[in-house]
Amino acid sequence: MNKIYMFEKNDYIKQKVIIVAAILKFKNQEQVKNEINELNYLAQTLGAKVIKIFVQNIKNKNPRTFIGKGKIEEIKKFIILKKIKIAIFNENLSPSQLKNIEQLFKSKVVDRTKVILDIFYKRAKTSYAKTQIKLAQYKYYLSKLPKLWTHLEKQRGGIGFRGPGESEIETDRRNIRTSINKLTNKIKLIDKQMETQRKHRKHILRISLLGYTNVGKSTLMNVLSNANVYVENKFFSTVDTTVRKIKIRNKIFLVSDTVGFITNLPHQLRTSFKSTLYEMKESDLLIHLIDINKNSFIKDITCVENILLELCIKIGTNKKLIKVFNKIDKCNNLNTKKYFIYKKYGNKIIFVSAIKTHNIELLNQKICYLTAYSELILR
Ligand SMILES: Nc1nc2c(ncn2[C@@H]2O[C@H](COP(=O)(O)OP(=O)(O)OP(=O)(O)O)[C@@H](O)[C@H]2O)c(=O)[nH]1
Ligand SMILES: [Mg+2]
Repeated sequence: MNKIYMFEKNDYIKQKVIIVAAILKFKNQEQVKNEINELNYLAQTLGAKVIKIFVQNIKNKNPRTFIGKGKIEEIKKFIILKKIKIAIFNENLSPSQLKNIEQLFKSKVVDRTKVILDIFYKRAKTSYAKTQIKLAQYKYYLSKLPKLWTHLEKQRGGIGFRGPGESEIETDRRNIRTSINKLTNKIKLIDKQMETQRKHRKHILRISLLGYTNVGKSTLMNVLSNANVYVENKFFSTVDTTVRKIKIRNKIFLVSDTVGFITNLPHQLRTSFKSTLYEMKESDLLIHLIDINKNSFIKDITCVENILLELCIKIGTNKKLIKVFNKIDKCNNLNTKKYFIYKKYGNKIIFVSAIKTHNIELLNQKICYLTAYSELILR
């Protein structure tokens, strides 16, 4: 297995890319629009320059090229004309679709899953996150294995190269499986060590900041702790959990800044994503942060709530949750939105601006109030 195809760190930087999306009949326009915006951000997060976005309405996926023949031709001409290096597909492509489209476009083709995996890989800081993401990458490559050989063909290429035999693909498959097993064992070991660390921290009140990516979790963490957590206007600035000790009104808390949530998270990443969220299980208070200015904020809330359900995290007497609507400094129709939000989500909510520190005192007050019961138990 050739390593360079496993982890490509700088492939996107300053590269001209296009985005290709299909509106399948069961999807609505709005949903695809949100996905495209998200993919656009994701590509920029990786340092790419998005030159154009192609969208096609399709009834059925084309088994060879996902989108239709005519559209493929149109995009191909554009790629040649503008010297596009990478085409990013919003949908996840099968290995043969990836291979076929790459051959037609004569440019690199990646799908949404690959882009997300690349971002996670680029941003992972701790050994734990790196191992988790490597594991997800290997699983991804295993699912795309036959396609990998198009790269290898190009590299070994030239006259006389007849392509891989079944046995060579099988060897690669075996090597990847061995790596997957090694990484899984390594993760089990780190999990045990982390569990011990968590046990040692049990006597302190715990808060987890959670929410969709880019909503301002790390910014709020900074405000709450004056710590210097990595803050950036890019998706997935944080792919690990950072824990800080803070003091509010003489009470000590451990606050965790967790990885950002995203809809359609690649299944290869789900396990690693969830394990970085383990901190939440032992939290006394969950602060669910929401970007009030995002059109899709209701969907983002549902996405977070679904993951909480998957993690079997139940909100109750011992574990409280507060919804914090952030970025009110940028909100034009705040009163209308507030009215709608109160009606929909009841009153366990608060409106803040982490950047302008609006209502942070009120949030501090709520944090103390909501954790009062847990504090009694700890004593
Ligand atoms: N206008 C405005 N921008 C904010 C506010 N809070 C955060 N931001 C900006 O939103 C962007 C994302 O902030 P982060 O704190 O990195 O968001 P995050 O939720 O930690 O993101 P990930 O770790 O990538 O999931 C940054 O550009 C922040 O400056 C706010 O209250 N108002
Ligand atoms: Mg962050």
